[in-house]
Amino acid sequence: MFYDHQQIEKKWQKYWEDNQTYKTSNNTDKPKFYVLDMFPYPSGAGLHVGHPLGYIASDIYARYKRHQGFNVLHPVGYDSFGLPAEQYAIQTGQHPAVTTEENINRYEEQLKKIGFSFDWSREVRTSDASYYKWTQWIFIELYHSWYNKNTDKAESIDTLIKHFEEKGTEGLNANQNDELNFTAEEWEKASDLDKEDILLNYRLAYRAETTVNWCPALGTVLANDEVKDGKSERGGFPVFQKKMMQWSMRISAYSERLLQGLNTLDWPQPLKDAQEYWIGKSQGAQVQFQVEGHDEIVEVFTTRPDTIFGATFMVLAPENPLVEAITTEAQKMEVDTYIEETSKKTERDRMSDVKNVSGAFTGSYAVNPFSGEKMPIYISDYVLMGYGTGAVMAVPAHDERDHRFAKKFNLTIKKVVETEEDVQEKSFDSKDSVCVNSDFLNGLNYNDAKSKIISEIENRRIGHGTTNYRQRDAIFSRQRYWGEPVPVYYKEGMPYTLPVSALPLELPEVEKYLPTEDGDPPLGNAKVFAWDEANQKVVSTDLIDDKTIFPLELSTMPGWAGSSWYFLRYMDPNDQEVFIKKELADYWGQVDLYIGGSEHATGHLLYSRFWNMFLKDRGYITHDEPFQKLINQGMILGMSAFVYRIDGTNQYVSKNLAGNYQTQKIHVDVSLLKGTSDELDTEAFKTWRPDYADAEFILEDGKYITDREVEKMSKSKYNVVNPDDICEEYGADGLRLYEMFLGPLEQSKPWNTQGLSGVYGFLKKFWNLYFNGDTFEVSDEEPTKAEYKVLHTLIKKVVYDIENFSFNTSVSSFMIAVNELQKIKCNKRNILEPLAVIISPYAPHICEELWSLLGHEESVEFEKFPVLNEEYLVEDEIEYPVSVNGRMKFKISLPAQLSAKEVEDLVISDEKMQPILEGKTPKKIIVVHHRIVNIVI
Ligand code: ANZ
Repeated sequence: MFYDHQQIEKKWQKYWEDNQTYKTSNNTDKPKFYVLDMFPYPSGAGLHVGHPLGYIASDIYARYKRHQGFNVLHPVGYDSFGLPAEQYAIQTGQHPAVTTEENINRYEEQLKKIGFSFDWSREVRTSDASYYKWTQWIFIELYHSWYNKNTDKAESIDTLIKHFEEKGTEGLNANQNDELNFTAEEWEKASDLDKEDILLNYRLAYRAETTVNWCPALGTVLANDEVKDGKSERGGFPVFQKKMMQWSMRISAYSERLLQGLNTLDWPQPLKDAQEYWIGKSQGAQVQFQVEGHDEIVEVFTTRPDTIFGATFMVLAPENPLVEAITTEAQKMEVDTYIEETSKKTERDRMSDVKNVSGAFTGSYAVNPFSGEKMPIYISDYVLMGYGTGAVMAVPAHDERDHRFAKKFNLTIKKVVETEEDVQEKSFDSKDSVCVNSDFLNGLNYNDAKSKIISEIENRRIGHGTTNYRQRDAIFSRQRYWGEPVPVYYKEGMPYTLPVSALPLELPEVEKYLPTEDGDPPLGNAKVFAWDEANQKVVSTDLIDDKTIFPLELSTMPGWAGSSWYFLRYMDPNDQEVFIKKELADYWGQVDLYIGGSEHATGHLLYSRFWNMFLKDRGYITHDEPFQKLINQGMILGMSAFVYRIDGTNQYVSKNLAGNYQTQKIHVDVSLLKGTSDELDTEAFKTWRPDYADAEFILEDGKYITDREVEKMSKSKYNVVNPDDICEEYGADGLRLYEMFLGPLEQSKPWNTQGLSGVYGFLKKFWNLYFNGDTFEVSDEEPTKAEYKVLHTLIKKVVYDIENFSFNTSVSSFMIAVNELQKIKCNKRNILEPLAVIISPYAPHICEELWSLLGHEESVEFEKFPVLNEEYLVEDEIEYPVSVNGRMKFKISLPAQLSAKEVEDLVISDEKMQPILEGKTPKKIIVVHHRIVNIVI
């Protein structure tokens, strides 16, 4: 019978929805399995075929786990705050909530067409007040927590206050902004405002003045990973360095745990490496250098204290506050000019521009405490203020940048370590170097020299051994509209959190989505956005009197706030009382499989690990690590199409003739090609854009052939393929199988529509196994051994493949199995029933239909996955060809378990052998196990 994919798919999608087939219960009798996709940002462009790749893989896995008896959590939601909706609002006045809703509806429609087994009832949207209420709650929890290094976890701020009350700062080991020292009495006497100020120094969510990447065009601060080459990643606008009061999150308190945790995770190595690099642990020393003729001390951080005898000058970051104090009158002009110049550069530029060293002399000198030599003090922008101490001891013989600097400014270069590779190397653990040119360290290797010099530095009380992390605290405010309001109001300049009972603090309506005339963020335009402390509610901004009515925070949270905990909310999405019930957090535990793009390596995946660790510390959840296994799916690339326009004309020349002309290569939309060929539909091209209406064509063999090239799939390259079109023509099952068939999940691969018909052909063949002409027909006869063998070979392969996330190879084995069954004309129920179950995770619609035709009333989804019986794979009879003097004479079937000697004896004594031997004894008999018998006579 005709395989009508459209009718079948519609029918089953409706069935699943009506019957809530994929709704997950919190039934804790079954073992759980949590399969998660990185949730999408619903962009206006909709999905292209690259987006579902990871979702298809995770869906197959989720379905497979259901067949194995697991209670599978496989949810979906939307990361729905974000810049594009807001930019659109600025341009059109359309409220971002409206655009977002439209986009979500479109996504939902597209996703539903692909037949994912999502539990839609658990859908979350980060921009819904019912969701961000809890994002705000987590913020408040962070605000009221500090990091106790003694217990190595976050604790309630109350334990810190208690410590202050009892001992002041004595014995305190906290992660903090500034090192403070006071006694219990001093704490006692401090005013409430001063106490708040002190606490702000320790809170995990805190406010501080920071240098930020300010993007005026987007009107917001960007995170380091949102800036590429001094431009915003989104939009490519210039980014400047600016000092601003900002909310920050103390992720640096978790650096070591974030690093160590990686060892427990089953993640791709490049991803772990990226996080390790980002966290950037360096072990070394902090050392003080006295400035000659000044009280000032320059403190440096170095990973190579063993090279201190070779430190011949010092370099400070231009922003280092010491610069002003130590710059001499004579050098002031030069130093000021230099500072002015470098302030325009972003930190990224400063780090990446290693070739052009620049700097200025302060006029002051320090003294090397070990060599006793005088060291001129320079400033240069290769030293960053935000890392270490913002100052370095320069060792030009062993550090590349110091070397360039010394060459440029003609400074002393003194070698103190033997082995040249050192010049390049700055890492702390790979040394086979030996110290030279200093009596104190002479002959010592790297490790011994390092420990010896650090003890000496500590003995002399001029420094100490230390560990530094490159990772900084994460800036948490955005001067934008479309984000979560920060639940904070200001009284006497000090922030106070809103009571939890007042949450959610809803995003107010504004007339304009741009900053105010005073330069306040867009929330400054809101008419009703002030906090009435007495009545605990949001009131009109006009009423602010700073006595009982106070201003609310005007910046919003960054994009990563909502996405740092959504995987937890899915466990208990509709709870109004708590962000997640503890018993559900316990039951669902970690995400067992997380699939998503590699672009989130250092953003989302660090922030969510951080929040998860924090929530664990505070006793709300049970695991330190949120995502046990993670896979990065590769990208699906587009096959762009190009036409060649003859320069200065509106004439277009077909690909193979283009070499004869001066041409320009122009992208054309792939939808303008004829069918799945490379031929351009010239009429469609003419109507594509007004410029092309009068286009003329130079054809080859009567056709216009476009040039094709593989590129990233993107709207701007006109190479986007819409999954809706594929579903229409080949079915969702065709799309699902084809995306998997394209190649290994982790690899990038080009989309090639031509291959789809092969997969579609397979589906038709599979369908036809269950039909005799137009009638559905399966036989209840017991299958033959050969039929069972095909089935069990498939089970073995598919189980292995799914468990190893090798989805492409299972698709090939489906094809092989169906071909073989077709060849042997198998229509036995005992083969075709399990076959439908095995293929169902990949092609659920067709399998549901066949399953119901087989007489089942329930969905195939919860059917037990067929179990391998190895016995069917054992070969019991082997048919040996017998070759005599190199010629095949006859074939003989023998039991497979026979030894070579037994085979030999049976062959020789076989009656077909007698006329060949003619009474002679064979000179040689070779039995190739299970293959062939060779006889020489
Ligand atoms: C002397 C030295 C000798 C260094 C040598 C390196 C090689 P990582 O591994 O990234 O932690 N440094 C310290 N603070 C800096 C800052 N704020 N801006 C720029 N560079 C800074 O690198 C630490 C090394 O980078 C430190 O060790 C310091 O140079 C430099 F053969 O000190 B080293």
